Amino acid sequence: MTRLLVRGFDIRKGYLDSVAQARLIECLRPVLKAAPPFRPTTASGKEMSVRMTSAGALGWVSDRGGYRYQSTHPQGMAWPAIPDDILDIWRDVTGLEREPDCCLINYYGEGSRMGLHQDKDEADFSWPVVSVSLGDDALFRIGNTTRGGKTESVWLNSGDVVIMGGPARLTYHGIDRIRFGSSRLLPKGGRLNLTLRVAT
Ligand code: MD3
Ligand code: FE
Repeated sequence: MTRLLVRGFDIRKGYLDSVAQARLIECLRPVLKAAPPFRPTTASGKEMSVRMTSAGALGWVSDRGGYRYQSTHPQGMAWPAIPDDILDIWRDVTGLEREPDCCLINYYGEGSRMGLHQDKDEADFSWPVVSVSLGDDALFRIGNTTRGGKTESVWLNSGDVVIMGGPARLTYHGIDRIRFGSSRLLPKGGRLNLTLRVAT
């Protein structure tokens, strides 16, 4: 496993081997069945190209009423629990006693992208965010803690884990594009990204 440090982001290339990746997909299957991914709408009414859902006490939603963490899926049901195999990754890479209360699950199909943004809907930015990439390769862009300026890009591959903590927690970041069909992990192709967060 190699480690890359880019602007305070700790990138663990190949953290999960192919067996561990396949196990994660298996434990995500019932989660995605209980909480089907949906396309959030921004406050301006545009649909995002990424499909999202969550596990844990809280999930992230966005609709005409704005974006927020809430305890239910847009269809009304509680979010499923965060599978233990996913919590184990958080425990291993952060060493924290505190557990995340949200696992946001992003699905990128062909042509999906995510514009540069900051994650600042959480109550306390001193907790890190941990990201797990599964499936197709993604071009991850890392900016600065304020809008604008030079950016750096890194390819994230299936099995990579990224830890964002300290000052990097408020860095602008986004996904420019995925290489659709570059991985065989997901039967229908695409990319799943899990982000573990302490939202409250
Ligand atoms: C840096 N997701 O869900 S993961 C997001 O690949 C998000 O789906 C991207 O940005 C994805 O908000 C990038 C890497 C990531 C996630 C959360 C962060 C980087 C972050 C929070 C703060 C700083
Ligand atoms: Fe983000």
